[in-house]
Amino acid sequence: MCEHWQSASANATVVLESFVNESYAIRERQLLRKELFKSMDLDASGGLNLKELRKEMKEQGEFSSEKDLKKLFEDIDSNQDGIITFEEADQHQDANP
Ligand SMILES: [Ca+2]
Repeated sequence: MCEHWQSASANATVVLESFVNESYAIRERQLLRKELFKSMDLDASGGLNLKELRKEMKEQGEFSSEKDLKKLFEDIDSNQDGIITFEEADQHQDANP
């Protein structure tokens, strides 16, 4: 009985550890995304406009056409208000890892 308890406890520890690691990884990823978002938000308005997205794409060496850029922007800008918020960018990245 004692052995059984120990094994269950060891399993629980493994589960807990992977849960903690996963939460940590998610938090890390959120922080990195926030940093990236802030670095893209050139006028610090809290949202990205098409100009800011275009500049970031160019800096990353992604020479997409204006048409593709607009399409990408519209894909991310889920409420179509012309501004990409962090939440919109975050959701888009979750949907397109
Ligand atoms: Ca928006």
